[in-house]
Amino acid sequence: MRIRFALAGLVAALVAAGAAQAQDFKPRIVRFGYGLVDNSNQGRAARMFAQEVEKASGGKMKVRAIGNASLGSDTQMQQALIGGAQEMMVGSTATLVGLVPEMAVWDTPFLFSSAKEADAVLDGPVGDKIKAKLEAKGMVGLVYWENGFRNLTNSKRPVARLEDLNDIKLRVMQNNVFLDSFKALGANAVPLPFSELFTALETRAVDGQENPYNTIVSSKFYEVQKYLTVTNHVYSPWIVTVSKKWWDGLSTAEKKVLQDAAIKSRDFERKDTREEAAKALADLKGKGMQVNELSAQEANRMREKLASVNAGIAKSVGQQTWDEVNAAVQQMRNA
Ligand code: TF8
Repeated sequence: MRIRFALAGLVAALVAAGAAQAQDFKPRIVRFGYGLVDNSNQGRAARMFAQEVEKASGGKMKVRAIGNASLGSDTQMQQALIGGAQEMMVGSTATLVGLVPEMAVWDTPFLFSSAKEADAVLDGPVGDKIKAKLEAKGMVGLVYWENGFRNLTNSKRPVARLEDLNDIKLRVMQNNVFLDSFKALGANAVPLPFSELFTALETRAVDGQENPYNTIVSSKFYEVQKYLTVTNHVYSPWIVTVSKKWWDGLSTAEKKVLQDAAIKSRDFERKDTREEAAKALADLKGKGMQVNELSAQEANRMREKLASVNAGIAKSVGQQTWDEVNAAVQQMRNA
C-alpha cells in the first residue's frame, strides 16, 4: 500500500516536472542574423551560440544563424527586431547610434589601448548601462562581442603620411563619429552599409575602407585592396541583441538559456577573434597586400587630428557618459 502511494506520488511528481518543462520551453525558431560571411569570426560564434541554445533547451529552441546580410544590413535587421519580424542579430554598436546616441562613445578614436581594457569596460557597469538603453528602443542587448581594432586599406597608394589620405574616397560606417573622424584626417569620407562595401571597392566607387584584420580576411578585401596601413585607430565592439517584443513573451527559463549561451558565445568569440587576428597580417601579406606601419611621428599627427572629434562625441553622448567611460578606462590603466 505504502509503496503504491509512494509510486503514485513519484509518478505525479514526474508528470508535474515534465509539464513544467514543457511550459518552460516552447518549440521556437530563432532567426539570428549577421552581416559577415559564414566563414568569419561572426559566423563561427553565431553557430556556437546556436548549438548552445539548442542543447540547453533540450532541442526546443532552434537558432538559425543567417549570415551574409541575407536578412538585411545592420540597420534593416534592427528595424526587424524592433517590429518583431526577426528574433536576434549581432552587429556593430556603431550602427545603433541613431537609436541610442550613447553607443557613439565606443567609436571614440584610441579609447581603448588593449583588448583587456575593452573587455573590462564593455563588460563592466558603464558598458551594461549603455547596453540597457536599447530596451526603450525595442531591443534587449545581451553581450558585446569583439569586432576589433580597425586598420586602413585602400587601392590607391600606401598611406605613410596624413596627406596621403587627401583624395582617398574612404567608405566609413554610417554614423557621425566615423564621418567626422575621417573628415578630420582629410579623407573624402563616404558612409555606406557594410553589405554594399565589397562591390563599392571592386567597382572603385570608393578607394578604401577600415576594418579589423579578421574582416579584411573573411570578406576577401585583399582581392580588391592593395595597401594596408596599420593604424589601430579605434576598437569596434559588436553587440548581440534580441527583439524586445519577442523577448517579453519568453519564459524565465528560455531567457536564461539565451543569456547563458550569449555569455559562452562571447568568451568563445573573443578568443577565436584574437587567435585569428594574430595570424591575419601574415595571411594578408601572403595574399599580396602591401603593409606599412605609420612612423611614430605620423601616428602622433593622426592622434592629434582625431582628438579633435572628442568634444563632439562628449556632447552627443552626454558629459556624464563620457566621464564614466573615460574613468572606467583610467581605472583599468591604473590597476
Ligand atoms: C563595418 C563593420 C561590420 C559589422 C558587421 C557587418 O565596417 O565593422 O563589419 O557591422 O557586423 O560596417
